[in-house]
Amino acid sequence: MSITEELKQTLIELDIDEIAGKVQAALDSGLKAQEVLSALTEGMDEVGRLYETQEYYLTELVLAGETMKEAFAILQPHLKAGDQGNKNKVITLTVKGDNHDIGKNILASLLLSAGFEVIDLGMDVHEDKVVQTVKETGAKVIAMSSLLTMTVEEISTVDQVLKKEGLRDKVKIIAGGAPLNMELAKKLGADDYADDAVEGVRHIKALFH
Ligand code: B12
Repeated sequence: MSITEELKQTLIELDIDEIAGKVQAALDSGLKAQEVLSALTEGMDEVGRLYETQEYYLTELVLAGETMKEAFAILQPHLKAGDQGNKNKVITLTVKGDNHDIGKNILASLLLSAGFEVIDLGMDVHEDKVVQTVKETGAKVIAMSSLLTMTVEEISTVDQVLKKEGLRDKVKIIAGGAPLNMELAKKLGADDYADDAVEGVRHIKALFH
């Protein structure tokens, strides 16, 4: 098996204990960071496909996100600016009052592997922090997660504050999380919604076009 095929398989098999060593070995053997990233991204695409066909479930998706994170920790210092293809910036966060970040983290790692620059603000994030980050980074997409019915209104709060600051037409909002659907997300001021992180990456790519 070639090194790139082995990397891809390690990710598909969710072998979190092996991945860092395999990435390091691939780099040591002279493979370019971009080639390693492509192999990992192909693995992640396959994981996404297995999830869509229900051969993999959320547990596997979570583990894939964690495995990718391990790989990325080794790979990131080797990636030069521009290496990641597109450097489109996306802000990821979980809304104020909500401490669920597993889904948001999966989305963030899928975005990273798809070549986006991810500015992750973490969870329980105040709307002012979102606005400040839009100003500082010029990010074009905000990806917001809300898992609690109680906190979905926060999406609307962010939308309102961005409007007040005259920034709303400079940035697109995509929301996700179990209590939401496209209709509710739009009612709360988001431009888009996606059911899961795999779909989310697809939608975010489209938002940049
Ligand atoms: C793990 C968990 C916790 C953990 C969170 C740990 C962490 N670091 O995230 C802990 C223990 C902290 C927790 C706490 C609480 N929880 Co909780 N929790 C869960 C649980 C079991 C799993 C959530 C999860 O991680 N799923 C796995 C991830 C991968 O899925 P996901 O988050 O849905 O994300 C996917 C999609 O939604 C989408 N997605 C998510 N975000 C985004 C964003 C964008 C932009 C896009 C495009 C897509 C996207 O992509 C992801 C992957 O494909 C759920 C039940 C459930 N089955 O969902 C309850 C659940 C969410 N919790 C619930 C509750 C009530 C609470 C508490 C209030 C409990 C309490 N009384 O204290 C607290 C709230 C704390 C707080 N302030 O946030 C309720 C919410 C009910 C509601 N509708 O409001 C749920 C639904 C359980 C239930 N059935 O009652 N919880």
